[in-house]
This record gives sequence, C-alpha cells and structure tokens, in this order.
Amino acid sequence: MTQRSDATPSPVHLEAVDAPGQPTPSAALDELYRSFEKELLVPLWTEIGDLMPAHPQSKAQPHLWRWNDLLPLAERAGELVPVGRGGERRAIALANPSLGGRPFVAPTLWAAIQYLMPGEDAPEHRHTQHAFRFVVEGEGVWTVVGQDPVPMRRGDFLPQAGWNWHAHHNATEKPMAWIDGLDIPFQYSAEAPFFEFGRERLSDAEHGTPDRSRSERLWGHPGLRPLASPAGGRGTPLLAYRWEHTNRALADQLELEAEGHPGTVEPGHAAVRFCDPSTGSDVLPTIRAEMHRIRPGVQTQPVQEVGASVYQVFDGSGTVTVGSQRWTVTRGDLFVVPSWQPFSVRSEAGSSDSDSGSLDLFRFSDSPIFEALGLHRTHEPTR
Ligand code: GTQ
Ligand code: FE2
Repeated sequence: MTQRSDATPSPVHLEAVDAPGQPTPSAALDELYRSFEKELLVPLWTEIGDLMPAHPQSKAQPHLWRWNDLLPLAERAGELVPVGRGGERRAIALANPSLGGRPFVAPTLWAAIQYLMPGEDAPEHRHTQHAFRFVVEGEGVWTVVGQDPVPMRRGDFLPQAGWNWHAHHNATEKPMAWIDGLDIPFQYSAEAPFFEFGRERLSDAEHGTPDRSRSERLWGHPGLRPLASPAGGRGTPLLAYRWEHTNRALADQLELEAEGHPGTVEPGHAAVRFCDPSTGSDVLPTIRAEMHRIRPGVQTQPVQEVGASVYQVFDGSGTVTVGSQRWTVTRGDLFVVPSWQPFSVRSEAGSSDSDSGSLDLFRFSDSPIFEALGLHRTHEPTR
C-alpha cells in the first residue's frame, strides 16, 4: 500500500468562512477541512456557487483584436518563421485574456490568422479537430482537402471536417493571410484529439490551380443533390461556399424586405447560415458559421446565447456591444462573445470601405455542441 507523505502539499485547499449557507467556523471544522484535504475530498457546499451558477458565467472575456495589428505581425512571421513539418502551419492564435495564456479564443474555440508566402506549401496532415478557413482579403492559396485543390478568395468560407487529409499551397507571387477556426480547445478539454502526419510532398495534381474544386462541381448547385454520392458523412462534403452566392443571398433578403416580403431576421438585418447540402444541418459537427448583413443606421436587438461566438468584420464598420464592453470596429477586426454575454451591434451609416454600404459580419460559434446535447438556449432580453 502506498501512503502519501504528510510533506506532500494537497492540491485541495479548503477554508472555513463565515457566510450564508456555510458551517460556522471552528477549530473542529478546520480539522475536518484538513482531513478532507489529506484524503483529496471536496465538499459541494464550498463550491456550489461556482459549479452550479444560475446561468452560464464564462471564464472567457469579451475581447477585440484589430486586423491592423494582426496583419503586420503575420507578415513579420512570414519573414522570420519557416513553414514545414513539425510546426505544420504559420498560424497565430488569438488568446483570450482570461484563459490562462492558452491559445484559446474561447473555452471551446480556436481562432488564428494564418499566412503563406509565395510558392510555399503547408504540409499534409489530418486531425480529428474540425476546421474552416475564412478569407477577408486576398487570394492565391489553394487548400488541398482529400487531394482536391480548393481556391481561396475574399469572402469565401471553406470548411473542412475532422480527419480529412489537408495541406495548403500558395501558387502566386503574393503572400496571403486568412483566418482559421477550429474546435481545438473543445477537443483538448474533452481529451479526444488524434493527429497524423501525411505525405512529405504534394503531387503535381494537388499543386494544381483549378478555378473550382471537384467538391463544388459535385455539391455546389443549389437544391441539387448528386444521386451518385452517398450522403451522411460527418461534416459537409462541400469544401467552398463562395462569396458570390453569400453576397447575393444577403442582398436578396434585404431587397425582399424592402418590397414588403419576409426574409430578414429583424428589420434591416439579413443573415444566412452555411450548411451541409446533404443534410441541411451545420457545416461541421462542432462549429456553426453564418454571415450577417446589417443596413447602415440599424441597431440589432441584444441577444444572449449559450456557447461562444467569434465575429470577423468582413465589410463596413459599426459599434459592437458585448456585455459591458463597447468597441468601434472595421474591416478585418475580430472579437469574441463569451457564453451568455448580451451582444448587439449598430451599423454605421455610409461607411466608405464597404462594398454593399452595409456592415457585413462573419460569425462562427460552438452552438452545434450545445444543440446536440440539449443545452442550447437563447434569450432576447428586450423582446
Ligand atoms: O491549417 O491545418 O490554425 O491544423 C491550427 C491547426 C490551422 C491547418 C490552424 C491546423 C491548421
Ligand atoms: Fe490542420
């Protein structure tokens, strides 16, 4: 039998406090608490407020990262940091200020800026983490998913479900930056992740630069499901959702509204969700992705939701309120809305850097996790 030495400090630390719902402090209570510590026991009555709050109390904080700060640092990393086997990706993660310095934007979500220099390849690998890319500016990189080269351009959303082999190559003369979203923190805390290195080099075919991926030729036709392809994989078979389509869907919603027809989620606020064309559900088992367009001058209703969201301003500018934080945001800026924090946004009139004249917000969240488990809730305090 092994015995713990009394010299080993217990990781459990209990303190008697004179507070409602707590036992009256005494020498005997202290003695009981020391014995609990020694046996590695923790009573519920000292922990209940933290463990079982009346509503979610995220450890994460609302926080904003400015594109104008991120991009030059990614460019500098492009000069100093090679990309290759081992490190795998020149990706720089957003670290929420209250998650202990871990590279986690939220307790479940990873968000990073990734950068690839002209002619560079990011090597092939696969992992159980679900992932996507979103492009706020530039083009020239093909992400190669399951040996299918997929071009990436401004406004495109490129999901990639877990365990698919993937690599990226820059086939142009210019560097390119984009953002990655993954469920790395979720799988890390669930102790679920697996990872494998792929081949050392991509084939000539994989280095190809087609205008459309094979996946789009098969799956990218509205309302049309290829009979030859079995459905029901985990995650969408469509590897690119093109800006041309997203933009038209949002513009049409606002036009329908202007003509007096239903279409928008609230006045002046159009929104679409990226979905799996074979099932109609979220693109990835753990990640939801959406694009929102808010007409200038419109203020959205505050919403609270279980789970975290990360937003990137795609176009336009506005004022964002998250809990007690307020920021003015513009193209490329990224911010996190922790679980159950009220979120609303006001689109600024006549912003000159907007193609549509509106505020366009890309959003991703961990909602599918909570929906799958019956834990999802939303609340609109002012409605
Ligand atoms: O591009 O494959 O930001 O595996 C983090 C992990 C990107 C990627 C990230 C990854 C990737
Ligand atoms: Fe990866």
